[in-house]
Amino acid sequence: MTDVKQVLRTQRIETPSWGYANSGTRFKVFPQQGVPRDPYEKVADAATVHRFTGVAPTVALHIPWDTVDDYQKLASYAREVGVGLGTINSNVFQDPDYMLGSVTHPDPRVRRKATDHLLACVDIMDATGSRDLKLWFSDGTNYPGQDDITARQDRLAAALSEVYDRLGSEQRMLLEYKFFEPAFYLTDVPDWGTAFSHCLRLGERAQVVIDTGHHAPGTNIEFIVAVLLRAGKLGGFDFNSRFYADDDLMVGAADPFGLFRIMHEIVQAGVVGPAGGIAFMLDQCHNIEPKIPAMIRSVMNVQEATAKALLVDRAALRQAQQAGDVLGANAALMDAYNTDVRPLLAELRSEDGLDPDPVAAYHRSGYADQIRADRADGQAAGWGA
Ligand code: AOS
Ligand code: ZN
Ligand code: ZN
Repeated sequence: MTDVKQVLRTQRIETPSWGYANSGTRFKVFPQQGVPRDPYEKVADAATVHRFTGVAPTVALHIPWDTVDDYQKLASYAREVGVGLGTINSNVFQDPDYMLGSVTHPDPRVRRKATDHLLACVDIMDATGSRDLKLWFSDGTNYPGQDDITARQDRLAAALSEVYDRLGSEQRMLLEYKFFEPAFYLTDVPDWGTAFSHCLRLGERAQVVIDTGHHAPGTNIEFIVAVLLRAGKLGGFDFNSRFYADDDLMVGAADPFGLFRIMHEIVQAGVVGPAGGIAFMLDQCHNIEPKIPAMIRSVMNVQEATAKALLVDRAALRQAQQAGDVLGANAALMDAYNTDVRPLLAELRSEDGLDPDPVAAYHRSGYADQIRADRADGQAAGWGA
């Protein structure tokens, strides 16, 4: 058990700035009281999640949603409140110029503008000290024949190369894929294979990021995890859960067993902690639930899945696998999955000076009342605003 706790102590989960802001579906955004009015307040909320969980020491930023005049100042504020600034997420999907694509757009002027934004994100990384640039492209087409598939891949490759060449020696490019939305016929980076082939060509510091909500229903995500790990090309995760599409619900809410199966591959490869080089990020929107406790719950869900994966009796599993004992091997996984790890995690937190129940501790802390009062005036920073 000491070993399991030791590995859990190395775990780091990055929360997304946009998960603290107002968000919604295309039908309606239901504003909540006390949500952040600017990036500083998003950072303060992320620091609160870290204060109660102890395993969420960084917050991902999204540009331009988190644009500030002075990024070094934001970084030192983050340090003051106990967190660091993490991954920089670029945005080449909201400007009206990008209707037909960003870096794959047929017009070189639009491609230039999109690539310049990505380069500007690297400048921000230099100021914040961020390691990772996360790229998600909404690029795609709606109708067969609308544009040349191969030419679009070439344009994408050219932009990625330019940005990759601009990275510092300690910085990485994380390329995200998604098989659908917002384009309906073709997406330019639809799957891990496309992302992988671009990253392979770019070099070592270009890695694939898996958003757990970006696959066709029934896709075996842990297989993708294992294949990318084996190739040294898994850069990180955007964790969330989904029932239907890219729902961005709390990770572990829809399919805790799927999350466990992913973490089993991670544990097996020995890459739970930061030395493993995998960025464990959340990419969630809390549309109807209170945001900070939802984030705390999500962090705990990842911890629980990790603890269960760490409990797998690997010797028994290997033995059963080698003996061709199908049911025995499956039982080794299921025994771990069916273990209630909540007492173990409560014990771990108490040992580390945290409250054993982070959600209850948050509710008792008065932080929710305080932000409701402090942020009553002014415009809330919205998702996409
Ligand atoms: C979009 O579907 C992707 O998941 C993006 O990673 C993300 O939701 C967006 O870029 C917010 O940063
Ligand atoms: Zn994502
Ligand atoms: Zn997504």
